[in-house]
Amino acid sequence: MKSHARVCLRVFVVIASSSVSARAASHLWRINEIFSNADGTVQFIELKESLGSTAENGIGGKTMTDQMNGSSFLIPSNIVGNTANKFLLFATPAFAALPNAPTPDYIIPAHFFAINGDTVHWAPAFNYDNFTFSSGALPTDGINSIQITNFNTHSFVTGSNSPTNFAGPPGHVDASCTDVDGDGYGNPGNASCLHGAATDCNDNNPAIHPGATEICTDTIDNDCNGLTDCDDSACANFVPNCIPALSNIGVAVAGLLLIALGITVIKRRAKCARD
Ligand SMILES: [Ca+2]
Ligand SMILES: [Ca+2]
Ligand SMILES: [Ca+2]
Repeated sequence: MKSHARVCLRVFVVIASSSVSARAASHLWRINEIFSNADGTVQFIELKESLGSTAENGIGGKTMTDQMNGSSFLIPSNIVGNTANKFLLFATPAFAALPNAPTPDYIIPAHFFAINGDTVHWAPAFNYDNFTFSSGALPTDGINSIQITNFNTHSFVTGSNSPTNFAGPPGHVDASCTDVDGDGYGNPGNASCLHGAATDCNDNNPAIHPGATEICTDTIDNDCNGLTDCDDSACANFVPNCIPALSNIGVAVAGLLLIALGITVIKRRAKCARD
């Protein structure tokens, strides 16, 4: 009986430890896809469970980091559910705000990694995976991404992005709009910008864009129509700064009067000469 109890205890310990081990596992996730737009505000890193394991849930406390920018994101807790061949999506707030973007599993800061070459580490404390790309390797057209084709050799291709979160299915984003100041108008504008094709003539000032109110005294073309202050019809009635325009009319009228007067004088002189 005593011996039977010991056997039972041993079996329990083995089962319990293997269960803990299974719950804690997270070493089969691999960096699968990396994406950035041109200014680094829209970025995502996608992990994939690489060997069909159903229990790679132990990601809590692990970090995603990069080398060049010194970024680090700590996963707060383990993930629940069957992990076999699933994905985990780490993405920036601007990514999450894009139309049709799949909901990121984790929000990472903008400019998380450098676009001109960097190394991204998954769980660096455990050396689970890291992926290095050199300058020029990462597409920044807002459409294409780096997609790892071999987790051992880290060989990759570039192609149309397909961010996938834990729930799936794959999504796709168009981040080709360059809108540095975040006012929704791109430079150049295009269909992926919040306000479409209208181009922002100053993409470093969110107060300046097509449709903005033309301020008549700041020597700036606020509404991007190519006309500044009093030259813009929006300021035609602005008093007093655009009054010079009215003075010009007065000058023109005075000029015409002088010409008329001159003609009259000439005519009189001519008449006097004839007389
Ligand atoms: Ca803009
Ligand atoms: Ca102005
Ligand atoms: Ca203007």
